[in-house]
Amino acid sequence: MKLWLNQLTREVPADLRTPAEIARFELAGALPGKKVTLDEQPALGDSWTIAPADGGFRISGGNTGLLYAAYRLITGLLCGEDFSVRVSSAPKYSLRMVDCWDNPDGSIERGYSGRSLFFDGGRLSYDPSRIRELGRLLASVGLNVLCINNVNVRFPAQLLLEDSLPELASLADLFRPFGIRLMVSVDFSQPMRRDLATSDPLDPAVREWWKRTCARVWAAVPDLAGFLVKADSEGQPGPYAYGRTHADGANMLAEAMAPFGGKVVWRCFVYNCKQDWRDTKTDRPMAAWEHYAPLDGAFAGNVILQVKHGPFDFQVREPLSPLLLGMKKTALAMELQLAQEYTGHQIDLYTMIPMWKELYEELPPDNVTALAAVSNLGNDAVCTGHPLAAVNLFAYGMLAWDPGIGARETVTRWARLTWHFAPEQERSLVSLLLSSRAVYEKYTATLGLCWMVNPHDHYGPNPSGYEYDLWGTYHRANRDAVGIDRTAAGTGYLLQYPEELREKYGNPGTCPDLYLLFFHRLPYTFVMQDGRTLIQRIYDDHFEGAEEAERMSETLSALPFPEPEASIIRERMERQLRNAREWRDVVNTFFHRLCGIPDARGRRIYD
Ligand code: GCV
Repeated sequence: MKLWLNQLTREVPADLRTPAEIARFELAGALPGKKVTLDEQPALGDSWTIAPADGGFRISGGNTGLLYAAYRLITGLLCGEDFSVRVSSAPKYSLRMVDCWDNPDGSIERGYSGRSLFFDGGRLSYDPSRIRELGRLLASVGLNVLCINNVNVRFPAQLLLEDSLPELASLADLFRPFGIRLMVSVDFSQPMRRDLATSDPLDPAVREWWKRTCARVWAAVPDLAGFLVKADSEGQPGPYAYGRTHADGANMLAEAMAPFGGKVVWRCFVYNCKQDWRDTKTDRPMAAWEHYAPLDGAFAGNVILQVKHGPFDFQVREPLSPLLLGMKKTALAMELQLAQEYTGHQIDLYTMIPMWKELYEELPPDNVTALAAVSNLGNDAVCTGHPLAAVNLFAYGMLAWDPGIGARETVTRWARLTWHFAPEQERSLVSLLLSSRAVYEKYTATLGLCWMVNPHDHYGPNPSGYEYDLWGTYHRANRDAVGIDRTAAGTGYLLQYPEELREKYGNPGTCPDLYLLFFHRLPYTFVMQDGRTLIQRIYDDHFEGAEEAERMSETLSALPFPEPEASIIRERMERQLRNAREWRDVVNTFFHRLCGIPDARGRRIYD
């Protein structure tokens, strides 16, 4: 569980109660003999200053600011950072959230690192010392809100607001000294579970029910960050059942928790998940905008709309969600996914920060007021399953603090803290990790092709797996062409974007290659900007992706990882290689059988 904090060898004692006490403890343990004075200025909140003083350092900051600065100083010194001059820092976003999709039975939806750290057998159940380790880990990268249960609220998770409230309060007590506030996912129909015949958000009895519930919940957990809500999405209940809008639903909860300072984090993952594949008019990426853009400005001040970074669902390549650009009068959180649902299940290497940096090339940082990420944690001995998947949690914390950080700088920092390699080895690991997303993209679904995965499980190739399904996930490949025209001449999705992006993506002659089949339907003979045909590019990417995975494997095997991590890394790399070969051959064969065009370089495609 220590991951990048393996240099902090002493367990955090159970009797430390505040972030400042933990800061003192960590500094004394990690920098023995260094004089570090702490100057607490509550008004500074999360922000901090570190200045050289009397041969040591003086840290000033708010209560949590002192803790963040302590971790920054400890890790920064190990990374060779210069503290000989005064350094100050403040987070870009005040809510830096981690969303766990943990179920009360201890399973984790889309979890690839073992079982839940919080639940088992239908109730909260955890090892307090592991929770303190987790608190330390999250605080060390500035993460400050943890939603502990799945957005698909499965019974008896509802009891977190009822019978299990005292246990929720005890868990909140454990995280509080690390500056971490809990959040819970709630079931919109919860009033009907015991007391009422409706959960209509405009019904006075329902409104009263939520007010009473919030008063009880915040009395038990006074610093609860709020409720996370998945409503009218993939079978979850919501306001549409009563002909109400999502603003009606969110504002009703917002009013109930306003006296206690809570936030309603309302997810915008709403689409028709019962589409007929024959219907070519409905285009799933358009859904979020259609549901929410008309409500811009209608949400209460303590509502945040949480929007997945792309318009589909955490695919390897999607353009930025147009909602993140268009809703100017609503507080927004961008949702990322650390759990590698579509990106290799924490078996295949997939370092996300290059992808996040691409999102920020189009997203003005002030457009969102918060970041959220679906957790990649579980109770495996290495809590991110794959030891190298920890880089994503680390980098996410750094990004949520400062979206301007560099990808190489961040990955290098993580590598140095975690592995303590010689410079040459560190450089080789960092380069490999930075290239891992591009490699994965090549051998899976290149050029913006999405959804070629095995249905439901989402690991491994299956080009037609979602093609005749209900979920709105089609590439519509036939013998002549592939992709969906999402320009004004097609579904019109592109019209949801500002003019500049319409121009960037609208013309297949100038659209960046990797987005080509997201926005356009093209014949296999279409000539790309580099002179290759579309089908040749598809073949080339798949052959290259699998070859590059082989090279990654060779590079990794030359690096001196310690045990037991070395064995885990080796074993997962072998699975990744099998996966890459499978993807290469299945996708190449799929297209070759359809179009009959041979590979110009004569490589083997199975027919
Ligand atoms: C928690 C996708 C996933 C679901 C997930 C959903 C969501 O559909 O496959 O497992 O449900 O996204 O984000 O709500």
